[in-house]
Amino acid sequence: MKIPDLNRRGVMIAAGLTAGAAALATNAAQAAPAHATSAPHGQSYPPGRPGIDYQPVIAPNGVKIPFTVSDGVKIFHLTLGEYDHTFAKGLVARVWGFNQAAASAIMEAVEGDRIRVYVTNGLGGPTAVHWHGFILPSGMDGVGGLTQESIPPGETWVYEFPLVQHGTLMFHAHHDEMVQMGLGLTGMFVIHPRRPRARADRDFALLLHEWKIRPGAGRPDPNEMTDLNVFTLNGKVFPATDPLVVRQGQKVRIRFANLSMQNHHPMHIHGHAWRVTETDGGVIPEAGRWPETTVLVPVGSTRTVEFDADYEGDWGMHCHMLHHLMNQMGHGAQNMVGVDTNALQALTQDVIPDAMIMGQHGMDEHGQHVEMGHMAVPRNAIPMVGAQGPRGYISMGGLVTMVKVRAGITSFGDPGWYVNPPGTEARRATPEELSRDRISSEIDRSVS
Ligand SMILES: [Cu+2]
Repeated sequence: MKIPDLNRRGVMIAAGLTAGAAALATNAAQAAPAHATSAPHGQSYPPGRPGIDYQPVIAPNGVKIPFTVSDGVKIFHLTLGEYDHTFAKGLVARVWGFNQAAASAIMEAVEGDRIRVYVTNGLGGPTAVHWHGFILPSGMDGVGGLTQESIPPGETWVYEFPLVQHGTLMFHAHHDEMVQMGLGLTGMFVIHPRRPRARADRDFALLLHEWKIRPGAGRPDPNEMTDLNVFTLNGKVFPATDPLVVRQGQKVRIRFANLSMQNHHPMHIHGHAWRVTETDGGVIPEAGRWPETTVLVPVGSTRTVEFDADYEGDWGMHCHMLHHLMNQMGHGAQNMVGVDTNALQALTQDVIPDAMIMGQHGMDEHGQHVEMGHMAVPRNAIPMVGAQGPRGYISMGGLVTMVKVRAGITSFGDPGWYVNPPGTEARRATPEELSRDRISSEIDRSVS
């Protein structure tokens, strides 16, 4: 289509007028990244108040780290230590966490706040806490041996800096990284904008993580590089993951953060499409956002999505890496699809505890059998375990939750299962329908 001359001239005039401004902006940009506020290091605003200056995020299954305010500074206290964490019924392991929250601690504050974070090292070895994505003085960056001496066991150190940006960021141990992060010393840090952009009615924060916990083992193994077997949302696997409950028509924001050992997680929503609005580098300009039903959340990154919850239902939201939907499934066993494996599981159980023999027709019954005690598995193991749903067994576990959209609700506890309106649910085809539409239901089992 031909662009009218008027418009073209308008663009040229605008370009000329902005040339001088652009030169000034370039100088400013060198001083501070585009998403930083005008607050320079050292300056702070009055502490942002929850419910007034910002709407706190909802962290399903997560642990919000509380703060107090003293002399205009927000004061947090993180204690790093070991504890027994329940991933879901049937699986407990000894992990490391911030304030007994492994891969599930959530901090939040407001752009312009000054924060002071005391860190008590309750581990047996040294540590340091890194502020991932933050613009801060180098000496506060929290890399053991590089920007500070590591914090010895038993000591309490302090970090203090102003928050000069807003965004969805993270924090994690940055010393003996593989072990300390692998055992759970990861968290999310949401910095709300001082002048709120478009508010979300429901603003969720979900931290993704992954673990190697051999069936029967009492501790995760941080040495595993590729065969991770437990995948968590704020420290839980489905069905222990609390649903995200939303009123139909509400604007929803979901902040995903990934501090997994090695995997990217493509997070997928059913029944809706979202727009990717933010990374841990800052807010994506409006024109750069695009619609998706699956957002890849790379390891070491955050992705924020926003959408309107237009459609009622129980909508699955899960990682689309198919192996991340099953817990502790042994992948070393042979592919037994098409092979009669009766009795083989019981024979191998004692000698190869984490080998789960595949079924001739697939794996879908395994979770139910494990839950009902029909299938022998080591204590403290939930291989293939999913959940009873309203219409039978849900065969997904791991990195799975539900977005439950309901019309007219005013409280946001779990509303139970959605009841599909009559005539809107998949069902067995009737003989009349098959004949009407000339569908042959005979199955050809011949092998060519
Ligand atoms: Cu995944």
